[in-house]
Amino acid sequence: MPLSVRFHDQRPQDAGRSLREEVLAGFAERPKTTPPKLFYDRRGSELFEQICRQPEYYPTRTEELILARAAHDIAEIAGQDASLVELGSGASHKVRLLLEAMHPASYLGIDISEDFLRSSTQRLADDYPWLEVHAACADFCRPMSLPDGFAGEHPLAFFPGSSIGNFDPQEALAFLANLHELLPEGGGLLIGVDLVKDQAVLEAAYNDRAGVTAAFNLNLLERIRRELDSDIEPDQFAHHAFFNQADSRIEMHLVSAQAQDVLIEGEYFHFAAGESLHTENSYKYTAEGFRALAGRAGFRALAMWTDPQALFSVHYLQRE
Ligand code: AVJ
Repeated sequence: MPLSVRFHDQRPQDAGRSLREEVLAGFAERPKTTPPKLFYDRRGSELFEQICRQPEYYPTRTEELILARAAHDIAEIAGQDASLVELGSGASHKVRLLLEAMHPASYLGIDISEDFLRSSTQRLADDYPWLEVHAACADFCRPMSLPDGFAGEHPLAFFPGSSIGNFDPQEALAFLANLHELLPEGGGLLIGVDLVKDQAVLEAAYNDRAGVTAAFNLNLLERIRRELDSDIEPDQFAHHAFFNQADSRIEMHLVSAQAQDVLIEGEYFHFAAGESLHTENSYKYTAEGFRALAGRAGFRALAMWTDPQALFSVHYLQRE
């Protein structure tokens, strides 16, 4: 009989801004902007999983390859009595590579989406009967603590996927400082970070030939139509993704095909022809640049692994 998941509710008191509030506020900005978290409704999450399987989108498969090769070194650095704390869903193949190499006594998954968290941690509990599985529903951008009853004296926090790329460097620093607060001295942070590389390779990853990334971006407008009172027409906008060298980031935009006014929840928003809605930034780091950032948040670089083409990096940092 597999053990059941121990669930800890650490959700923030205030619910956060609704889709309506985020969209009305973001469309009123100059330039118009929306936060990338709005991509991930059910359809958006499915499209993201499809992106991860596109031939041009190297990050997912490359990080998996790096982790598969480094898993035993990672387990050795983490030590015999380490526990694993995953920031994110627990749904990925990546965490299984670590669980199998480390064989920790306990695992804690932290995610803001309760349903997703419950189902993915239950699958881990079913598949690894030797593992004590905890789930904490929390926003890991806010102050956090390890839940009572979680035997995590030597925790290794795992933040895969270059999810840190959605933060600007200032926010990334604040996020790392927040993890510094969560972890005890000597605790570990294993983090996947996408690397700066040839512009054509970067841009192809966000402009896949099958059009999945375009559909993912445009789904934001579909979502506004579905969930809000709006006449916005997705086919009046085009997906545009490019590398902004000065800021070392991929930018995704939705560009208005012509001058138009769109109605959202009783408010009109004007788009000039060619005007864009900025929907995502995905920052790319050099290995040294990322180490310097982590150092400013109180983390020491212990090890780093990359692939033969240096497309992606996985850093093992120690909380000082
Ligand atoms: C989930 C933020 C890591 O930036 O590559 C993929 C999201 N957007 N294709 C990334 C994304 C378009 C992804 N992250």
